[in-house]
Amino acid sequence: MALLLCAGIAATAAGRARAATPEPSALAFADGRGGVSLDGAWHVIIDPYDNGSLDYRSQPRPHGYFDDARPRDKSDLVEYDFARSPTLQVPGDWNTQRPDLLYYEGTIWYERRFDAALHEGNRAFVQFGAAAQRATVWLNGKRLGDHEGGFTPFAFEVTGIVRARDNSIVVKVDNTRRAEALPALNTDWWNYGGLTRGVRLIETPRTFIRAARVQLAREEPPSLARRVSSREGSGTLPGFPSSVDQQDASLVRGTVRLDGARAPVTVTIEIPDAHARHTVTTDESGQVRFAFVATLAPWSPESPRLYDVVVRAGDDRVTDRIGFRTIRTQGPNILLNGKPIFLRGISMHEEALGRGGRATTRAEAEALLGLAKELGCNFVRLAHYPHGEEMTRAADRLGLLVWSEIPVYWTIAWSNVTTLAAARAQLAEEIARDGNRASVVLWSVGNETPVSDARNRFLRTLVDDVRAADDTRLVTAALEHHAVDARTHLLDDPLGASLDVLGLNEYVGWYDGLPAKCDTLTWRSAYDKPIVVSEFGADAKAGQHGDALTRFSEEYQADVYRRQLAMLKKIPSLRGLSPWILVDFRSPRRPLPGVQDGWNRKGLVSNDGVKKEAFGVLRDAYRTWSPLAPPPLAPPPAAGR
Ligand code: GCB
Repeated sequence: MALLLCAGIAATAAGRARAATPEPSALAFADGRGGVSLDGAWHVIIDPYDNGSLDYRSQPRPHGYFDDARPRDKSDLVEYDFARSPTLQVPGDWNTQRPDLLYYEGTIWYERRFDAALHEGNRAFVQFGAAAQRATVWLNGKRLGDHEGGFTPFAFEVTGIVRARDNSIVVKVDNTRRAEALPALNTDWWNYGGLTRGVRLIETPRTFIRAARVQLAREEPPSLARRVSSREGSGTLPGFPSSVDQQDASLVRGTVRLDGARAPVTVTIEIPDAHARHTVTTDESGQVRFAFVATLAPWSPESPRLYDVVVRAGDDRVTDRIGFRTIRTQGPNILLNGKPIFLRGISMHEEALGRGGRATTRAEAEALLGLAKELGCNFVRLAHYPHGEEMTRAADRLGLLVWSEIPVYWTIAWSNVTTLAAARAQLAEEIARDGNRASVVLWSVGNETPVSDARNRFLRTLVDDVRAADDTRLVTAALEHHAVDARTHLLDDPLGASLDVLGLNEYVGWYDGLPAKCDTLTWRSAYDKPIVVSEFGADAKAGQHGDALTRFSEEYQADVYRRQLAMLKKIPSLRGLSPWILVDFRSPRRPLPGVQDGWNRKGLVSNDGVKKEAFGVLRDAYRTWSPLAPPPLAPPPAAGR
């Protein structure tokens, strides 16, 4: 009875969560669809006073830059002209494209013209990979809407608004920091503004596949066939062996959501290389859940096998490259495909190696993740906001497990309902975008947030949202700790009770004492759960040398790594590390002349690619890593995390 009651309450909370957060507007599978790339040079007007949308009384102007007007005759007064304005490249942050924009925080108007030869009867959407931090979009003078949050994709339907020739698209992008936004006023990274990811006009049939999630179910064989309920469709599995109780039989589960369907539609999900095809029918609203059994080689860092997955519905067909794996925890263990794994990781920002600024291309993502591979990692923490899709797709290909997070960072407006709504929207958009990425195993809901009732409520709502949206991954947060006495630190953040994996940030040897403090410190945890030390580190300027007690020298940083690693190995429930950080990154909080010069120097690699001594220390440790043997495994509970 008690159990039933709990389940009921959980379902209600999750139900509330779903009801309150609108479905993400971005279309899945955007890249594989027809349409027009709007990447390239856009005209820009820099507008620190919001003159393009407000008049001299700060009231909205009926005619602003969004009209993209040109004088009708020689007497007409138009005080702007996009066509004669300078350009910026999209995708790209504005800060690193022009020296005078490095510190700019405010509004920049983007404009470009384009033609669009669409097929008769099709629908059209304009989709943005990201606009930092908020955007308002107009097409041919019509306001399409707004988007808040600088790291996740969004779209607007433009069917009937877009025309064959000379469309004008105008985007007002504003990166002003705000106390109620996410992130809020204070971060230790650069506030890059602009259309930082690609923009596309996408063409779809009338009824199209808006989203499809195809993942391995959390349950594992044996007897999984019996768990496929009749409601989840009928499987046709040519070539599939009659007995499914064998090791490589896997239960694939998922959902498909159509847009534009007014009656049930037949949907086919196919994994050609696994000879699996499954047919289901949507309900009236165009949604369907499905489950079927297939023989799939599991995705893992050692063998990052990806399959083409084809989904068809009516006239629409989409393809994705998907890996299949399970991840769950049992006591202090993290189990990947049912086997205990230690996460040999590194944290990283999304900054392009060599030039700084937002990394935007596949090559830039691969360069960063390539360094992580060189370090011997099987895991990366993508701090402190959702990185671009190129990054998680590259992680899928390279076999790197991913911790993905939203910028609920340090101090934010915990009691503000708009802030909570913004966090939930960013989380929903992040999960919708990367729900098919095998690499992503951890959703993090916050970083170093100060414990209070309001904060606990806020973050628990996000944890509930994750669980309602995605039961194929784990939930974590980077937590703080406190000293019990001079030799003992304790992790007992009350949020820990709601998480699957405890992220722990600690800076013993840098902000917290000198490196030798590591030698005498013992860590305790209030929870029987896996700990991933999500940050530790020390600043070092590449090429700066001194003894191991000289701040900012490579030797000091290397010493912190050596002592930290020796200390952390003694934590019985340690199941992973992601030290801070792979590469030096820009931060306005780091002014020390001649050393920092506006860069956080905790990178193992300098921004121009020079490896520091600590890179070798961590690489050598990962080569020979042998944490304490994990406790023997009891048989897994059916639905245990
Ligand atoms: C932290 C933050 C990270 C900072 C880092 C530092 O705890 O989570 O964003 O950059 O410390 O270098 O101080």
